[in-house]
Amino acid sequence: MPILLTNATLATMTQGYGLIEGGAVVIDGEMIAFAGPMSALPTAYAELAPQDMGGRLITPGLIDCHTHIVFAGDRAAEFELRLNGASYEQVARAGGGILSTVRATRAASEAELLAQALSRADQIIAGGATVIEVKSGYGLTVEDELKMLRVARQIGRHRAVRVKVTHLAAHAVPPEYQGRSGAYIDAVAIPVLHQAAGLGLIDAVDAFCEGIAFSPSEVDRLFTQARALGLPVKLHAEQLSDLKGAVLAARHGALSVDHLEYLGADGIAAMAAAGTVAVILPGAFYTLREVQLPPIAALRQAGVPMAVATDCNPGSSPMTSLTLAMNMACTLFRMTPLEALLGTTLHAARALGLTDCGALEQGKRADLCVWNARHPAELSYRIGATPLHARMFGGRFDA
Ligand code: DI6
Ligand code: FE
Repeated sequence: MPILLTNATLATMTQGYGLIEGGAVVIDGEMIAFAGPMSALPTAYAELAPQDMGGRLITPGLIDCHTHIVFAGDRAAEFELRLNGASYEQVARAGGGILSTVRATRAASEAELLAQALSRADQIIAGGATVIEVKSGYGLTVEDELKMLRVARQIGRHRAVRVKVTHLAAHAVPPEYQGRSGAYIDAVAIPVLHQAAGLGLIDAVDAFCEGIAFSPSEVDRLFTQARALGLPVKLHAEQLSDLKGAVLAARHGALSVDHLEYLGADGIAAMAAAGTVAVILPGAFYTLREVQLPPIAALRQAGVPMAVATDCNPGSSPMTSLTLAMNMACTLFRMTPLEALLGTTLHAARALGLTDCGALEQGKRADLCVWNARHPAELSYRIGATPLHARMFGGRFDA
């Protein structure tokens, strides 16, 4: 039997907010059969027993299009060391930094990694997410990257959430390849790509293009192989400096380029021409106490679609709340609440190459959130709140 939700304000996200007061939604199986004003409800559904939403706001299910939730351990001790005055070098000598996460992730069993990833996924889901993207990148050996990718794939089998898995073996240069990042691409990143693609473990390929990670020409080699396998690409670029990663990614028809604090006019033009989404990650900006703002006004003016994500990771963004990311995007970056919500719905779907979600529309998946809110601006306005009343995934409300 189809489900009929009534007495709701709908933010359909089809044209701007696409607000509909006195709205109704009909869910048939896993799909939305109708979303519109109650007065336009097709007569075929008029006999259904209505579930009264009490005037609450309904939005599409939120989409976290950039996370690193598969990792072992945490970096809380390092956080405390630094706030007690330790320098970066002292932290590194005490075993801190990204390589401490690599060591812990290599040492962890698949079951341990899955348990930790599920607890982070649960927090993101509790904030209203129905799709989560998950990257590898803390294994940095062929076996440990494949282990991370298998764990990422399993998340969606254990929880009511859709997971898109991204190969990010080119995330950091491990100690055994220090000063030989090109050799790492050939010996680890590319072999993982071929094996993971053959096993159906990955949906996209990402890399960290930065002075402390991989050069544009190394990323270019990896992306050329990814595209030959029919996999879309996305890139961590222009986070700490402008290496023209966005231009490179756009040349490969990237789904998204992410971070972008140091993005220049050439990168913006290339992304606009390629239809590439700009994924804005205020959690990393905040944690690193960055001062260079991403060029939001120029992206807006160029018509580049913007998404917003948690970037959940143990180092630069230990954050599991999408509504907090939206709040930060507004307050730190002057994105509007409409842009922030588009950034976690329609534009986040696009950053993942998904066309069947991100809006309340007939024919889309019935992934939606019912909020203790009257207007969608409230989702960005509150700081660190989780105003979720109910979440529906594939036509079923959570128990
Ligand atoms: N940029 C980041 O901010 C994270 N990865 C990346 O490419 C940092 C990851 C970490 O510190 O664990
Ligand atoms: Fe990231």
